[in-house]
Amino acid sequence: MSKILSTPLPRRRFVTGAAAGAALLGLSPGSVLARSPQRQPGQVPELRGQRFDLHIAYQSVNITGRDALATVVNNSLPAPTLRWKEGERVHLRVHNHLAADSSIHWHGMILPSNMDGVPGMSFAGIKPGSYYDYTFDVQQSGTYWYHSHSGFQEQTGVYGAIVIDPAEPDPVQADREHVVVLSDWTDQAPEALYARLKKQSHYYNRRERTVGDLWQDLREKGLSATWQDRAMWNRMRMSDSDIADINGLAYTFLVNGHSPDDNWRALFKAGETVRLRIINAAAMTLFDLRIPGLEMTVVAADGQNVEPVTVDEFRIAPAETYDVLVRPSADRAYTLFAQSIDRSGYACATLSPNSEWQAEIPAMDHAPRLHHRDMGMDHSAMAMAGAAHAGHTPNPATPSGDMNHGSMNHGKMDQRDMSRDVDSHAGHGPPAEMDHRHHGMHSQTVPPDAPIAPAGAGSRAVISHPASENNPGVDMQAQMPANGLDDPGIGLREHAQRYGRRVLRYSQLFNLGKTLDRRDPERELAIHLTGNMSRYMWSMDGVMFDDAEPILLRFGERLRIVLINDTMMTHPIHLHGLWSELETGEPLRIPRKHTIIVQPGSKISYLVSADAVGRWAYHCHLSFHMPGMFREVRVIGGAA
Ligand SMILES: [Cu+2]
Repeated sequence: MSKILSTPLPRRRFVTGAAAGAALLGLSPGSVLARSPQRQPGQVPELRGQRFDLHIAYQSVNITGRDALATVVNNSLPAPTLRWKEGERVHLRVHNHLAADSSIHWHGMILPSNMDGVPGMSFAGIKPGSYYDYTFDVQQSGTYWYHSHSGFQEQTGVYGAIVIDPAEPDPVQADREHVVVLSDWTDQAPEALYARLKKQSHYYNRRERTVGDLWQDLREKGLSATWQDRAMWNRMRMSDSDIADINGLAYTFLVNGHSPDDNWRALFKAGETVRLRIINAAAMTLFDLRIPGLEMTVVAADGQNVEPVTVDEFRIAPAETYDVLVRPSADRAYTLFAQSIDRSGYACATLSPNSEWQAEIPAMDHAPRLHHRDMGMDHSAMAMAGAAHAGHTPNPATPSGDMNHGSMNHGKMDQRDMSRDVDSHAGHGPPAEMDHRHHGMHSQTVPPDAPIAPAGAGSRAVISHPASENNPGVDMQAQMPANGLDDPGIGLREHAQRYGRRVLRYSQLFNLGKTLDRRDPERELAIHLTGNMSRYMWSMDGVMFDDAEPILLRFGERLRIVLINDTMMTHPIHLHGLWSELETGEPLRIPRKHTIIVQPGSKISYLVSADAVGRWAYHCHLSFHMPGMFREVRVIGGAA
């Protein structure tokens, strides 16, 4: 054991993260290239078989140029890639050498509740100096990952890939494959970052509006619109540049444990089909990933095969995985480029036929701004009510001395319109975000006692806000949530026009196979993702985890969960133990995911078959949202 505790990681795997810093300072990518050392970053170790010993221990690492303390598995950051085979039983003995309780959660795995690895829910956790035996049958194939579910240990290094080879021949054929684990690293203790956000939620946002912006707004929008816009943001004590709670100021973004300076390499031969298994193991960072010069064919989402869809870029939230095929025909290097959602930094790697070659590192895209759409404001309703900001309701219960409710005009709302389930209305975004393809896609008005919509296309129920939201922990409510299914997300909506890139949308995901459970949902469960941005509080339905009752599901039932995002942040929501079957429109081709992005001010729905008895965690996968935005889902009534 002491050997594991004391062996330092090879220095070459951890070099300075200055490239990310250069990006932040707006230096040209060329300066990054020039400083790139001629070293070949190593591969993450891979463990195969059915029996595994994993040792969680402290490790001194140097990722940014300074020594820092990481928590790692078997001396490796990321943790070793575990290679399993569908249909086999795996035995994992996880040893905890830390001074605090630890755990491993097998993310996306369908397994018995007591093997799921969530302390206080699945089991008691692993005490310092002890171990826990995980044993379960592998009932699925594809790309998954594992991570600690204790404290912020995941953020300091306890995460790794799981690759499961299918029992049957793989429908996805490739000549070679690479596992790509994205993550965000900080030298500071995550607890310190969290404490800072609690005190000052805008701390990491350095893109607040400036005087220069003001003049530009005045030129572009005129005095009246500019004044209204600014007044609105000020009243809400929010900023339209609040895209990521923590960003490149604090984080260095990694690929397989390597900083942009290190530039991890993966090899291919020209003409090969290469499968990339991409995992976002970041604590807080959504990435937009592309490989300039190569199109990517998405063949699996969250480990499950989907009908192939070819794109130039996709957004991947913490905990999501995508498998893509690329076919580099030229004998040249390519850069795998994953910029953070707020464009404050990036992770990158090189795909190349020659380990000495590198490709240009592209400039980052423009930084996105939040728009009305992200507050759940429906543009048509605004026009009808003749009110500037009719769709958005600051929570009346939120004490805010300077907030002027009268001027928000939400009282003038046309009630008929309020009760209508307004669809995405993607065509009504602000000019820069315009997308004309989905004009006129309104769903029908549904009376409150209407039958539940059949499986496939989503809920038609009226959105109403639970009384539990009326408390100071909730600072806004989306009255007209947009449809989050066809929305590529903030900063990506205008990509086709601006950059000529095709960006993946959830609405393009369809199961490669047939939907297994063809039943229509018997009931619907609407859950609001809520928070108070300035107090950095996160909750569901206005209730934080500590004060919440479990969500009860009846064993065997089929239900629809509708998530409504009443905040302006993007939340990746993860349900343990059960599939989240995203309703993308085809009842027989419903894709199965374990983590679903819910866009700001939007709603999205998925079906769940309660086919596993036990206590399951259900939460936002952003580490610092998780303490509050968390529920226990308890499946009761069946045989354990
Ligand atoms: Cu969240």
